Amino acid sequence: MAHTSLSLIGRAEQFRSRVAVQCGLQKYAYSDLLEASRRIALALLAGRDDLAEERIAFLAPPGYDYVCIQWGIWRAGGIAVPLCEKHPIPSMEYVLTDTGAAVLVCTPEFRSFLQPLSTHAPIRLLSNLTGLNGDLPEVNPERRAMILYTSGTTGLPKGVVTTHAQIQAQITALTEAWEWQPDDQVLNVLPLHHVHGIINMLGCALWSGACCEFLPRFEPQAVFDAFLLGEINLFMAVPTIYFKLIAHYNELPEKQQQALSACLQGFRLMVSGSAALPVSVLEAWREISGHTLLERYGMTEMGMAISNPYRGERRPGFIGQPLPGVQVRLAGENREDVPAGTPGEIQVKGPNVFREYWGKPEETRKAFTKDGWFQTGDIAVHENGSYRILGRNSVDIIKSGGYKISALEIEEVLRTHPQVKDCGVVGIPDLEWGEVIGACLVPRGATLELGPLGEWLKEQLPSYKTPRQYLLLEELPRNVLGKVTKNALKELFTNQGKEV
Ligand code: MLC
Ligand code: AMP
Repeated sequence: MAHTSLSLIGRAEQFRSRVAVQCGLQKYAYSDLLEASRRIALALLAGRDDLAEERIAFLAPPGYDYVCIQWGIWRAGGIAVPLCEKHPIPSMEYVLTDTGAAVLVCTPEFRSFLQPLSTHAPIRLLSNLTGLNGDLPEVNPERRAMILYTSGTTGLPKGVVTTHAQIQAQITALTEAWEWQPDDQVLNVLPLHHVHGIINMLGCALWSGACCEFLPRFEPQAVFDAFLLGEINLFMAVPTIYFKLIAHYNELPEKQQQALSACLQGFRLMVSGSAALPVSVLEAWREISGHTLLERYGMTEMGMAISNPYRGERRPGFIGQPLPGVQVRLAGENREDVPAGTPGEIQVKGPNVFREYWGKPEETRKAFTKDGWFQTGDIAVHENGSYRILGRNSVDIIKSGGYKISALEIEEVLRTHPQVKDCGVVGIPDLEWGEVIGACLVPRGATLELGPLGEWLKEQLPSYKTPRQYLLLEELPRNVLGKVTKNALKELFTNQGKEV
């Protein structure tokens, strides 16, 4: 048995014969995961002692291979940089360049798609990462473990760096608060380049000796079919997914509805997060499942910070109380603590908070107050012992389908299109998606065709970052200082936006 200083992997030794990962009917034990990740680690090391925080980018479908690669990178002392299969080549190229990734590991189905990136980092097929013997390094938990990309108020996404110790703190806050058990089985339908899928489900399951079951992608009937097999007892998703599950449920024949509702009653816990859960969705899901969804609040930079209780009252429209080990304050405009009932910015301190933005010391410095509080940019109020989110301090951050999206990033891409003279991008409130992206365009010259523009955008940006509504104007509304007034744009969309 190889010694490891990484608790997540060390703990797996005690669960060797248990199922760690399930994909369809295929089950993989913790022992499989330990052996495969060891082989991958040795192959990545290729005779070296330690990857010493080399960045290893990887692309694999959500499932067993993904987990083996993640653990393999960690056990070799590297930093895991997961890519997203829905991202077009320019988005992946940005991540490879920004992290200076040494290698890109992928499963065979992505090999030819990724070929254009081989000039940035050598591509290695997972199936070839095998066959060596040797020792694995001791990895200090204070070392960097992962970089996840998140959009901010400045143009391009930033790489959020977390250490092994920070990941562990993010996981243990949740396993304690939500009482994870070895016999839990969670269904994970979320992408594995964000904390919701990586920490809250995969990380918590593997820490607990439980099983993380994957579907290749979210599809409502496939989720219900998996539930009906009777083994899953935990589910976590973004509000858009609950919205879609409710819509699908309502289309089913009554007999199937009854069978599903009976099955859902048996679940231990159902969680919603990553965006505000509309009370109407909470109520409709309660009708169907008998569960009051547990809403919690988090961020790539800190994992989860605030949660409604596992036991005790879950207040609709509220996000709850700080998780174990996490300190939370609400700060006013002059950085003072605000009294209960007064809105303030959520600021967070604790072992869960990230280490830095990769290669961006100035941005990292600006993200924290002088006395070390992480400034989330989310505005909340504390009422009767519970926090309630009111909004964000920037109109340029959009949350759509649980994804955080920068309006400025989309604007920068749009401005490179020859037929776009100027543009303003905003989030338009929407019950299903939270917000949908609206782009207001000032065309250059002759008529601007929205269809081809949308197709062109999808080659530059992930589909979830592309606008769903457009508005053509002769000029953008601006204030006396010449700044585009985004709130005025939002209002224009309410009546006039064109869907594409
Ligand atoms: C997709 N579509 C959208 C859209 N995304 N329409 C409007 N707004 C959007 N954002 C449309 C597509 O164009 C397509 O339309 C149809 O929906 C299906 O596209 P898809 O790509 O197949 O979508 P789907 O798989 O259904 O995606 C929905 C989803 C996905 C909810 C599963 O958005 C998702 O996985 N979201 C979760 C993101 C996440 O993990 N966030 C956590 C970040 S961490 P057509 O017409 O072509 O059919 C974080 C911290 C924390 O936030 O607190 O957790
Ligand atoms: P991300 O940067 O993708 O990790 O998204 C983090 C952001 O999601 C937070 O800053 C919040 O704006 C938002 N968020 C997460 N959970 C909730 C919630 N329960 N209610 C409202 N917003 C949330």
